[in-house]
Amino acid sequence: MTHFEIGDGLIAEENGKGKAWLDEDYEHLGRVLRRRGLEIEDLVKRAQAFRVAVPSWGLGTGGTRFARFPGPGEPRDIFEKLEDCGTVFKLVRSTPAVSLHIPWDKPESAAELRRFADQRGLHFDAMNSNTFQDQADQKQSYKFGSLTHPDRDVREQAIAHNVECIEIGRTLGSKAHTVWIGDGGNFPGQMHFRRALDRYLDSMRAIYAALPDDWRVFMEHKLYEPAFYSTVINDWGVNYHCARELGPKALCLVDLGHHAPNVNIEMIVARLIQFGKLAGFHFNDSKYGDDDLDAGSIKPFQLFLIFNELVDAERDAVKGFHPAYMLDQSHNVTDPAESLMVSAVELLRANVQAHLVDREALRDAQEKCDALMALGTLKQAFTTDVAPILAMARERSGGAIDPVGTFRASGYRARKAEERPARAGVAAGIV
Ligand code: LRH
Ligand code: MN
Repeated sequence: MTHFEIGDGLIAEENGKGKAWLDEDYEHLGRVLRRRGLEIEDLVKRAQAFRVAVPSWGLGTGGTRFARFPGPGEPRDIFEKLEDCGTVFKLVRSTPAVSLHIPWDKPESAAELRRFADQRGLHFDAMNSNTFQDQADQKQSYKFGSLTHPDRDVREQAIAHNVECIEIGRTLGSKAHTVWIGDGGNFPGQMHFRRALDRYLDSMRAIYAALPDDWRVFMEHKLYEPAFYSTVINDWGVNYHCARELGPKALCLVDLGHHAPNVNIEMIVARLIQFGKLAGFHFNDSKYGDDDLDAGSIKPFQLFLIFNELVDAERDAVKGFHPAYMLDQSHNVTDPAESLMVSAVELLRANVQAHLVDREALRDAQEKCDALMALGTLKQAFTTDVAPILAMARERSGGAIDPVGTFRASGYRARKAEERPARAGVAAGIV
């Protein structure tokens, strides 16, 4: 059976419909930015170089504990997920890397999977372990924890799983391993806070020791869920402490949905940058809890302020600053491929806007305690419509001026519905 793919011809045809207007808008924005001493061509080049990894678990429809409503043409295995990743990359041009989750994406042959990805211009970003679910053939249950479980056999099993993820990642060409554990308690007294943290560090030392020299381990903190009273790695403070304890390859990953409401995440980012312990991000957005909504869909100004800290650090050439950018979302009511394309565009929008900030004027206002001018300097950048730069970067990189419009015009999902009759019990998205 042939597998339908969106051809360059269709992309060119669709781009032809919007190119004249894009050139007009681009010309105008170029003049506006030149008045601010900015060269639009430099910004397009920077935009063409921007990269963000997509989560393999984001290619299928996600759900909640109440329900999951899968759509037509869902990917049924890791190869079909990579097909869709290839399509997203073809249209937005900024997502050549895929982050895998083991065992959800455990390949029979890692070499075959690497070839399949390579044929689509894809490579593998950070691996992700899973000690928050029990697998059918598992000896020890993670019901009461994994790396911090009181029972050494459970901890050993969890450590071995993480080491296996690293081994699979080596064959796939990945260079980082992400550890998020849901370990915690639902009731006061259920867990001894200090002993649990000691166990976490012991287990992480064993995982750290299994890292190849050129790898990094990303530790992800989360305020709550699945535990609802205490979570062992609940905030950036304990995460930072552990990263320091473990060594230079251990860094702190910031998932935007893993903080209490109204926490100043951009300041946490600035702290982790200053301490040389920022691993990178799981970008998404949220209104209440860990909602895993599309990046920039709820709090676009917060996303801009986070990129403002990142661009500021980049400009200051802060030592050891190599943040990994990944999306981590659950697409419950949208086409997953469309949400990933739009989210990748929103990250790039925030990044380009952050490069518009007049940093001399900002520093001057900050040093003069001119709060209004400082905020105004940021707002000028945030309120600049950089869409022509984003579209021109895609178009010049062989992508689509209108990714979602081109995706829909191609009939891709309907074609995949024909190619991918649903298989019972197969869920590609997070539930
Ligand atoms: C936990 C998390 C983690 C992943 C999982 C899919 O909430 O953000 O990064 O392992 O989602
Ligand atoms: Mn995450």
